[in-house]
Amino acid sequence: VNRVPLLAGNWKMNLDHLQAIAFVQKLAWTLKDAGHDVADAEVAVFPPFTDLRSVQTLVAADKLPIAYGAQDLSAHDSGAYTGEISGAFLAQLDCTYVIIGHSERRTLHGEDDEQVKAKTAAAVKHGIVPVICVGETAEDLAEQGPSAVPVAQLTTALEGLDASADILVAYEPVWAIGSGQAATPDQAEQVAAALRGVIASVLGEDAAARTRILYGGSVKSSNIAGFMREPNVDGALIGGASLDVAEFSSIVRFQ
Ligand code: G2H
Repeated sequence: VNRVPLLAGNWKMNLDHLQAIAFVQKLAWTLKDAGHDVADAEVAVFPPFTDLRSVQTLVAADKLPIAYGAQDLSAHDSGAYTGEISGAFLAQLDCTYVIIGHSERRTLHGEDDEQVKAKTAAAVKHGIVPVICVGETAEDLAEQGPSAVPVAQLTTALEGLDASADILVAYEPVWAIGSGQAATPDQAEQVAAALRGVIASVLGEDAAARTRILYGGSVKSSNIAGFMREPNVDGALIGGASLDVAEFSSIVRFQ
């Protein structure tokens, strides 16, 4: 199975409306100048909700080869959920992807595995590909080793999904996020292989073979190639280093 690499920029709460437009235009020009072919590596950005309409308009108007998605969604379709955004709304913004269960949502907003499961189901229901984030803290790593927590998180998230569901998984060790201390390619590969095993046992071998697994946590242009050489790592979710067009473009052009 040919899994096209995905390089995905998680902007977090950065880049306002005007900055988002300028960023996406400049990214498109930079990749075009470099002769980038999205068949070699797909590019996606995850702006704040308030930037999504601008990005949608720009990408559609200029047919830019840049995919985009949201950083979260509600498990509900509509109703009395002040401040929440549903998958139905994101579908109207033509979002291809949505990040679910990022460690910052889990830590700062108390999201648990059951909520991640409900949000994953909501994304799939609305035709948006969930990027399911899993990862262990430094404490988990010391107590349980590298794979136990991510494996348990993913097992719950996948419960009840149809085997044909289109999903993505991001392995982001919490100790590597925004710390400058990335995992080694070996460490990422070991956990990614275990996560592929989870997909195989819950959704079957076909799903395991086609699902892309990303590594995230202090990825930059100087370390991306090492991760991409690993057989079970199919791309990266990039935070800080995705906010600079030149740096993000170098990451996309890792080969
Ligand atoms: C992990 C990652 C992006 P950074 O949160 O999801 O951020 O690359 O800044 O560690």
